[in-house]
Amino acid sequence: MIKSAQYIISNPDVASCPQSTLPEYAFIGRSNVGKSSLINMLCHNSKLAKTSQKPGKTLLINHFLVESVSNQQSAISNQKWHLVDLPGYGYAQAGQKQREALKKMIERYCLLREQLVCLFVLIDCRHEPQKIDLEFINWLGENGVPFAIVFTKGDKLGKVRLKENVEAYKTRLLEEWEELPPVFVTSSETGLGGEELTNYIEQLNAEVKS
Ligand SMILES: Nc1nc2c(ncn2[C@@H]2O[C@H](COP(=O)(O)OP(=O)(O)OP(=O)(O)O)[C@@H](O)[C@H]2O)c(=O)[nH]1
Ligand SMILES: [Mg+2]
Repeated sequence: MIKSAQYIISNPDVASCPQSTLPEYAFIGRSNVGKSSLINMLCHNSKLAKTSQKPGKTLLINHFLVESVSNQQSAISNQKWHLVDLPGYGYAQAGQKQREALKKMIERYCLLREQLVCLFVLIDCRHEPQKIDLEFINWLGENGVPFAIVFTKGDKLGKVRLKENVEAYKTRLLEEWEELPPVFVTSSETGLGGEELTNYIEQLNAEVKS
């Protein structure tokens, strides 16, 4: 359970990110997929990360410090960790130069941030599998970056359609992957999947510690 969350700092490059050894979890995905909104949903604070109806809102690496109480295997403990809001990839309106700078920022963060325990790749549940996401996921695999998939905006589809789309995505991934990464289905509007995601992070926190 998340007790508190606070904004720490924004950086244009991984080299200037906090030198702390706290376990870190970052959110990535296309512009407008709902990264910042999901961070706010998990932290129960709609003003924590800046969101916008227009893509291209988050343009830096944003660190948030989270304090939580976890109950893993009947042991209650307080945990501190970082949540990171990243810029989106494939921001169409950006110029070539800015797009490349953002790509480099994201890639350097993914490859060089040693504290990164899991990268959550966000996918809009309404769309069919998109090349840009599949390529990014493959790139993560090739580079050994640990990741999980999070479907967003679950409130925008009916239950049946939501399940169909998620299953279709899994089938698509299994064309290239032998096994599936962890998969979560969320909505920042309704809170769907928030508990599962927080529990997963707590579980990873416990594994990192031991
Ligand atoms: N209905 C619904 N809308 C959502 C959900 N999550 C995000 N949105 C909306 O989608 C838009 C984009 O959300 P953001 O959280 O700013 O998206 P982002 O991925 O951080 O975007 P960038 O920072 O531009 O890369 C906003 O208008 C949000 O209100 C959701 O779960 N349900
Ligand atoms: Mg954002």
